[in-house]
Amino acid sequence: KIDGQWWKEGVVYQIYPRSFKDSDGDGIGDLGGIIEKLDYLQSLGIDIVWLNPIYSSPNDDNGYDISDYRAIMDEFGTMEEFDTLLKGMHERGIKLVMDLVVNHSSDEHTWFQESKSSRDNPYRDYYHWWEAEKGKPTPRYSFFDVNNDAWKYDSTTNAYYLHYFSRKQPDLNWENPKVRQEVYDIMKYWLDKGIDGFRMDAFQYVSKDTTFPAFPEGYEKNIIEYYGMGPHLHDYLREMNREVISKYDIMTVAEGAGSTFEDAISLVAPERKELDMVYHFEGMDIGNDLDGYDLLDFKDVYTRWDSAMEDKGWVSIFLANHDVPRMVSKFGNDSPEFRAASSKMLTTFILSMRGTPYYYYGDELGMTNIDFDQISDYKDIAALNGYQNALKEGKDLSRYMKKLNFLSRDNARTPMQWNASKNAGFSNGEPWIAVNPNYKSINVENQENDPQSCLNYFRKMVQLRKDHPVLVYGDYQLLWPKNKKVYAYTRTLDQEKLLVLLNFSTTPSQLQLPKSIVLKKELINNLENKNLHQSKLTLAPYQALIFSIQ
Ligand code: TEU
Repeated sequence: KIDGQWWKEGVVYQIYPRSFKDSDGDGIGDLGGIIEKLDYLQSLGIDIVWLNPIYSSPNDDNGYDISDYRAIMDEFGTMEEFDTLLKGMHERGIKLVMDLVVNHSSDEHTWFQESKSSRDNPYRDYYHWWEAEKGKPTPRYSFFDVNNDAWKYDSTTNAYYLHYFSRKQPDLNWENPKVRQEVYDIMKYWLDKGIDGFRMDAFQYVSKDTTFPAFPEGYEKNIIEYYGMGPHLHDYLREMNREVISKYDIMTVAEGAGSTFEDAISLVAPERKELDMVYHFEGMDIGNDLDGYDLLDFKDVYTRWDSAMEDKGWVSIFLANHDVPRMVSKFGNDSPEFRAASSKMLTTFILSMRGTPYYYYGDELGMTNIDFDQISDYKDIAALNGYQNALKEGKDLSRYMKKLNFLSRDNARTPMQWNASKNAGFSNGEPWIAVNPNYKSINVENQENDPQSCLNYFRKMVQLRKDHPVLVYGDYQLLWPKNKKVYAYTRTLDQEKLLVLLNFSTTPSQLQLPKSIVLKKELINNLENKNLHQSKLTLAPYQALIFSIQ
């Protein structure tokens, strides 16, 4: 089972460059800032950095609207700095994975400028156009548009263009072979620089039925079913694999995984030669209600995915990214009493499951959601347009604001908390988004000096995964499936067997171990001085333990 693939064994650390470290005082994180923190990255023990988009962009969606795929965003720095960064990472044994955002470009990309200029422009078919004389286009849902209308009328040529995301993110027409060649060239450009892979943004949506058939009423509630896994997706992936991916030693991650296990497997089954691993959203669909979530649902998702993928494909394991709330606020408990313990408990989970762990910047400190209450506090287009929409439709605004407070993507985009000085040591200027006021106590500097900190626990847990290949490759077996407070499982590889115990609750939980489990050694414990007894164990609130067992 051990196949030595680096992208299975590595720990991924995700950096949202806008918010990591500002080196030039303009309030926006940049490449120079990441370069300053290279030694910090190395000190974490992580193996791979996934960097959100750094390409030229008018920033309608913070870099997910790209106007030049071969240039660096002005605010982020220069290509020379990029080269320095990549070299600095490689020197420290860290690989770099970049975002590939090619379901859409920016409307400010020259391709689109050309495309919209006339109906017979050579770039016309780089995008999806619907000529107005055919009447209104078949409805399509936009994730970000104020009206959720994915067709935007453009008078220049009396036609509508398609945009699944914002109107400044027109969808590229993958059915056009020229578009695909452009993408392959872009990929080669970065791979030849030496980067180590791509996270393929919204990739499941690229192939479209260009007859644009009508979808049934309410289809947008199951959007992935209708938008995902389009008619030629696999053809394009195989072509891409043949022309680009197979020529490099890289990792490729599909963001989104269709709507069934069969879809997911079809994207990453090794013999199909398409992509390496899926990044499915099912874990993120839990806990979006304001009144918490049921641990049984949580266990169920991860257990079903593990058994579905078992020998057939590889998954990403994560509890946060730049599109969702902070993990400790959503899945743990961010009250002062339990924040650190629950954050370490979740860290234990991410790093002890089968699949490649993706860890989001700041989570190593137990950074929390920020408590925004005014719509003017928000920066994210999804929040701002959603608010306009709620206003227009006469929705309950106070409920909308509550949901935003909890779920907004901006929660996870606040500046990294480096120290207790002004702006958390993120920037000398005015940060582009508010710093979480809790930075005075929650920051890297404080935690460096505390052996019990979340930060040092993360390092320990990363090391534990390195020392025990069973945590990467071992079989996963759920224990006590009906226990509503404790998530427990074993990992087994040949002779080595580990037991993972995670108390997801605010109260102590007693466990009666079956006779077949004999504890050998405690490998990690997120709380100090808790007495443990063989066979009858009491887990303290949010306690996490890993034992080697017989
Ligand atoms: O997000 C894509 C994404 O989240 C959708 O594919 C998802 O299916 C949809 O929102 C339903 O939940 C990526 C980036 O992560 C995000 O930051 C960008 O805004 C987006 O693509 C557009 O590029």
